[in-house]
Amino acid sequence: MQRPLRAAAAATLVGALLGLAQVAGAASIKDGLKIAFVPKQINNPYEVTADNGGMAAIKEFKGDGKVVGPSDAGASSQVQYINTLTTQRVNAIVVAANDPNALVPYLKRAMSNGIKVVTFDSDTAPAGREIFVNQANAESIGRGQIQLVAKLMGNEGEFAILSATPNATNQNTWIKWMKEELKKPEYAKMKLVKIAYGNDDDQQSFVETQGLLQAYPNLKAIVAPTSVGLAAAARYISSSPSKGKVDVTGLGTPNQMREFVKNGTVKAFQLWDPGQLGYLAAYAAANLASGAIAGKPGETFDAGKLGKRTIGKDGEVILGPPTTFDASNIDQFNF
Ligand code: RAM
Repeated sequence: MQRPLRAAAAATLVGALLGLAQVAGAASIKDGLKIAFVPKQINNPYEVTADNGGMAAIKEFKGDGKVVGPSDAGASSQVQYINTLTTQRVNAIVVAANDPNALVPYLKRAMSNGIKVVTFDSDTAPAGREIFVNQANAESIGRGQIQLVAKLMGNEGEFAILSATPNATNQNTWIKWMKEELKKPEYAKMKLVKIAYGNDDDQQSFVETQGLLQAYPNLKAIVAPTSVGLAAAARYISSSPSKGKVDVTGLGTPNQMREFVKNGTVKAFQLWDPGQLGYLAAYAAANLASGAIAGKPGETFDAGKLGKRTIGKDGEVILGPPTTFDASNIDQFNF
C-alpha cells in the first residue's frame, strides 16, 4: 500500500517540478518591466512600425512600454530622452542610435544606474550597449544593394547614393560594404559619383534628389539605403522627365513604395520586417532586464514567436535576411 502511494507522490512531485520548469522557461521574463523605445525619429513610418513591434512584444510579456524620441534624426536630440529615462529608472532602453559615439557617455550612465541598454536598427560603439539587434548582416545588406542596382543598370554607368544622416551608424556601415562590393571586376564600368545626405527628412531628400539629377545628367541610378530617402527620391523621379531613365532603388517599406512600383518608377527594392525587428529588440531587452542573459556571445534567449535567438560576436543578434520586393510580390506585404 505504501509503495504505490510513494510512487504516486513521487510522480506528482516530478510532474509538479516539470510544470514548474515549463513555467520558469516561459517566464524567464519578469512581469511589469518598464521598457522605453527611443527611435531615430518618431515620425518615420519605418521607425513607427519597428516601435509598434516592440510595444506588441512588451504587451505579450506583461511589461510597461513606451516610445519617446525626437522628430529629427539627430543624436543630440536623443540625449535628453536618454537622460530623462535614466532619471525615471526604467528597466531598459531600446535605442536606434543616430551616431555611433555621441550617445555612448549617456548610455553608459544609464547602464551604471542598472538600466539595460539594447540598440536596434542603428548601433552605437559596443561600449554604449549590451546587445545590438541588427536587422540583417551589414555586409550582406551593403553588398546586396550594389548587386541590385548593378542589375538595374546593366553593370554600367554613373550612380549616386542618397543616404540618411552623415553620422548614421547603419547607413555608414552599409555604404562601407557597398564600396567594398564595387571593387569587384564585374562592376568596373559602374561609377559612384556622389553620396548625398537627405538626413532622413522627406523634403531634404526630395531636394537632394533634384540636385543629383541636375549635377549628373548621365546618372543612371540612385540607391537610397533609407526608407525616407527612397520614398522621396521615387516621388521626385515619378513626376520628372527622369522617370524611365534613372532607376531608383534602396531600402524602403512596401507600403511607402507600392505606388512607385505600380507606376513603374521603382523596379525592385529591399527591406526586412521592421515590426519583427522591434519585437526582437524588446525581447532582448526584457531578457537582459530579467537577468536571464547578460548579453554575452553564445547565450540564447526566448524571443516569443520568433523562437530562441542566440547572441553573436560583439553582442549582436540578427533578425534575418532581407527580402527583395518587386511588382510580383509587393502586395503580399503590409507594413
Ligand atoms: C530609415 C532609417 C532606418 C533604416 C531604414 C532602412 O527609416 O534610416 O534607420 O534602417 O531607413
